[in-house]
Amino acid sequence: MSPLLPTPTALHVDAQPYAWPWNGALRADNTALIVIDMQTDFCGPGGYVDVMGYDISLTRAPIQPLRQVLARLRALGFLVIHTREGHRPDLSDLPANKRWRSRQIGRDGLGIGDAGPCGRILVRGEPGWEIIPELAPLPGELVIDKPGKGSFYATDLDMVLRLAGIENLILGGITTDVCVHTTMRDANDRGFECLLLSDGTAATDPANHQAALNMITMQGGVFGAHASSNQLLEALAGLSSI
Ligand code: C5J
Repeated sequence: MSPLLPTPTALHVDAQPYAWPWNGALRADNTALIVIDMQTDFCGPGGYVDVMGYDISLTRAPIQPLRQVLARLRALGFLVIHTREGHRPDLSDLPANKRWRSRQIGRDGLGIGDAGPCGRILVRGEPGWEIIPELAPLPGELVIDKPGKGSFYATDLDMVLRLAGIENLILGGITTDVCVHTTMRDANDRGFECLLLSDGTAATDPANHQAALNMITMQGGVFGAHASSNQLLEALAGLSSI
């Protein structure tokens, strides 16, 4: 670097178990936010999680923290990506065992692909599959449709991130122990430096949420790190808006 240019200052989030990202290179041009599966089926009345009999107040808890993080990251020009779990209407991408297991719990034996209060459960184009209005993508923001729990499997997410020069991922959404963790683990194996938002994610069981956070902190941060939305916002205060 030319001696006339200022040295970029390292920027860290006060995360667990280490100050994230590892190299202090937190910038709008190398970091993306991925908001995972904030769909009516996972956090809305009459959606899949509700039909299964879980408490949707748990999966709705990340909405407000995510709204704040989204507003700040959008203003700073960070890449924002949303994901949706869902299947083709003909269910040709729905494994039979996934469908069978989804029918073992909840109201009237309803499972993925069946008609529930918000349309066919986790089927693309149905009302329950839509991202909730509070966290609706802005025009132009990328939306990744995925048939599985992980956001990389059978999608072009990896290609999109690499072409955009992304090195760091901030992960929010639901559920911590299923789609968010699967995505984080896969992203980590692909070399992305991951931060999970502890209050920007939630599980259908609070103990599973806590366990998912604990798992991240093992082995010096085996999958990356976690921090609250406020800890992220405090670090971002060091960046100026575009
Ligand atoms: C689940 C998800 N839990 N988005 N999906 O089936 O975590």
